Amino acid sequence: MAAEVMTLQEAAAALGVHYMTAYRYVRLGLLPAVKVGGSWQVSTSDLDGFRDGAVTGPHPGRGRGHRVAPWSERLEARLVAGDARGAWGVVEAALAAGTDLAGIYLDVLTPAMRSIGTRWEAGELDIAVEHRATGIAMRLLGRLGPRFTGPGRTRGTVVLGAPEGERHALPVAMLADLVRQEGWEVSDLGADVPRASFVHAVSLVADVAAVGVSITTEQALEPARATLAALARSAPDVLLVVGGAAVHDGAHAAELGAHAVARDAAAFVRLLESTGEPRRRRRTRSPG
Ligand code: B12
Repeated sequence: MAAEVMTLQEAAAALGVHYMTAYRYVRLGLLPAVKVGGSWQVSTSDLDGFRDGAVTGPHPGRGRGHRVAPWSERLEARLVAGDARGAWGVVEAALAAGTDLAGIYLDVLTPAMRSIGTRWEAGELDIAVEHRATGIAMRLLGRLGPRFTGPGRTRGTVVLGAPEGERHALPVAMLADLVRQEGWEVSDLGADVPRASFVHAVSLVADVAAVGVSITTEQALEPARATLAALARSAPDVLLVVGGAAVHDGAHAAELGAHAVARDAAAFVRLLESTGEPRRRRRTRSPG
């Protein structure tokens, strides 16, 4: 049975994007299309595949049945190649295909970064390639971040950061946008925050609902413990939450001096909601 086809104009309309945007997807190899008598044609199955992020079907120059990688693999390839424009093209295409903002972070960028880390560990990728990929990832966040706006009035402020020695800033930045999307104001201190500065930054926030400490590496566990102890002394009424790859479970969180652990932004937001409105700060003690 012959596949149903449509013009690229029709495909663009179906995706809700401008013709030139759809044309760019074709040029980037993201949307399979064939040129028939001077105009591009797209099969409905390829359009559906594009929406799903994985296409099986005819692809120019590659024969039938070629499987185009899902969004995360396509993004990973662009990140590894150091191709910032192409990486943004993949993000734009995934958005146009129906992936939401949180999906871009959690289902597209996160697996791409994890795979890059695994490939670096296996000696397949040089550390410079990983650094370059991370730089591009940070710029993608810079473009996407402002789109993560929450509904209505802010529900309070969450302070996020990673302790001294912990250089993994990308998890904190992603978490910040995901929490902001749920209607919380976020003060993102980033990575490698000296203990006294962490405490001081929290003391400046009048409507602090919680502090999230992100720990990715084992070596940051002790600095995290010291930071949490200082926060508990200076802001005893504030909820302290830990998360990140180096935190095992609730018992580990408690042992580090936190009130709770949250695995991801969704769990963190549930925790914030269950503790109610942020308590207005009555007083703060000096950093220690
Ligand atoms: C990019 C990267 C770096 C960059 C970071 C730059 C930056 N600006 O962030 C640089 C080059 C600095 C780096 C350095 C190192 N890295 Co590195 N890095 C990575 C890599 C490839 C990606 C990290 C990332 O962004 N992941 C994606 C994020 C979004 O996922 P995530 O961590 O799960 O975060 C989510 C959740 O955990 C949660 N979350 C996180 N924190 C919190 C906190 C709270 C409160 C809550 C609620 C939730 C929450 O929300 C996040 C968003 O969804 C990882 C690979 C990997 N598997 O992640 C290795 C990885 C983390 N690095 C690793 C290592 C070994 C190192 C180095 C020790 C290497 C070295 N020999 O120098 C150093 C350590 C530096 C230091 N002192 O911190 C290992 C860690 C292994 C381990 N178990 O300890 C990994 C896993 C790579 C690997 N496969 O071996 N790294």
